[in-house]
Amino acid sequence: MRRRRALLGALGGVVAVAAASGAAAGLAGHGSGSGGPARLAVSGGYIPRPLLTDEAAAYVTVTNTGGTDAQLTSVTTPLAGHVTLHSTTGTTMRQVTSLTVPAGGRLTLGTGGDHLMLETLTHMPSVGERITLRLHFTHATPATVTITVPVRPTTYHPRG
Ligand SMILES: [Cu+2]
Repeated sequence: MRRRRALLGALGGVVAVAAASGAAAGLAGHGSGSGGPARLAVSGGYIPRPLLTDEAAAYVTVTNTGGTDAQLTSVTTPLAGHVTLHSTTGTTMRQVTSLTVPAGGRLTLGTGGDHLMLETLTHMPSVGERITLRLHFTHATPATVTITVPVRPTTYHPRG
């Protein structure tokens, strides 16, 4: 009996936390959250030169100095017919509809982790070429960020 009561108490706590965070997200979505809207900056982007012209990975880091989580929902680029968002867990990657940029944190895309997949390339990019990426976010200011990123050698890994 005592054990059951303890379990119910724990569950009650979980429900309360979920309800509280849901309310906070709702308020923030209307611009009145205590932490303010998501404020985004994109840096450190690059595209390893692909081996074939059907697809290439692209990596960026998105920093959120605001008080609300933002979601990266789509990306467009002159280099590709379309771009998909991929999330990696262990050695398994899957396509997702959005990637979260946490409030006060960052979304770091990188080799072996989450990434952008540029599909149906319009041409084979050369090392040193600069490629424009247009990233679209929800719950964020700005809602669209346009950056140009360099094409790096196929085996490139950033330091740090
Ligand atoms: Cu992938």
